Amino acid sequence: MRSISRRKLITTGLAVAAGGSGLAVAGKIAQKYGLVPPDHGGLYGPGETLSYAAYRLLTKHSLAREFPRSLISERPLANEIGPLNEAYKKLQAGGFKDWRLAVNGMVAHPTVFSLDDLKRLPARSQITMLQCEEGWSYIAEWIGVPLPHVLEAVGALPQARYVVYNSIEKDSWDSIDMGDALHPQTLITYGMNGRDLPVGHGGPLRMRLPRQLGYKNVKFITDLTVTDDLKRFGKGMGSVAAEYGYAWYVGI
Ligand SMILES: Nc1nc2c(c(=O)[nH]1)N[C@H]1C(S)=C(S)[C@@H](COP(=O)(O)O)O[C@H]1N2
Ligand SMILES: [Mo]
Repeated sequence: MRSISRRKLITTGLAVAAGGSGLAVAGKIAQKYGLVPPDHGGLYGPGETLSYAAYRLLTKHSLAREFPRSLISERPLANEIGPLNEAYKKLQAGGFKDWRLAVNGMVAHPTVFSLDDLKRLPARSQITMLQCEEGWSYIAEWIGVPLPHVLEAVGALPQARYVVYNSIEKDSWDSIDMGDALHPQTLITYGMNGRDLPVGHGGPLRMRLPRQLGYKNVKFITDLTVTDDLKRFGKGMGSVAAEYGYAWYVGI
């Protein structure tokens, strides 16, 4: 996944940000700012904490690159997905009229949104790159409602630290911290390249966050849970990917 030289660069960056050097300082900074990822005990050990903390300190306010229309990929690659289940097929047969996004957890007003409800919230479109951890990428225009608007609509509580998102696809879920959840480019996406989001790309609803790798962009999302603790989800590592040894935080 990430190359050694890149990691070294990041570590150096963190040491600079910390005004010191070495793992111990970086670790202390990570603790101080609450920048310890939920999978920090995993396969990569302190490296995950280092890169998460470093990226967070260095890219806190940064925007992912947005591209001119002329660079939209002609044939965006829809990555292979497992067979769609019966629940999905039933909703698809009904033109997704009954598709719902339930938002619950640490919110003042738990809410269930239809696609039309979401389309009535302020929309944003952006031309960004989707990058798979395997190396390929494509550029597309994504249309959706910024997650911050959804969180505002439901009244996310100030103690919230993460948003967990689930797919209708079994064992497909992930989570992001509030830094990414409240980022203006994080979209609950329902459109791509001027049309409804195609099934292959996660239609009718997908999490789209251009500041992290492809696998964080979960397709077919059905619910969001706002929480201050990832330990009670799955094996407590913040995502299915992390349970398989992939990093929870994959900033790009
Ligand atoms: N539900 C679901 N979401 C998913 C996946 C998946 O298999 N199922 N694959 C992920 C991976 S590994 C990548 S790289 C991107 C691919 O997005 P694309 O099909 O638009 O290229 O979707 C991500 N979201
Ligand atoms: Mo991927």
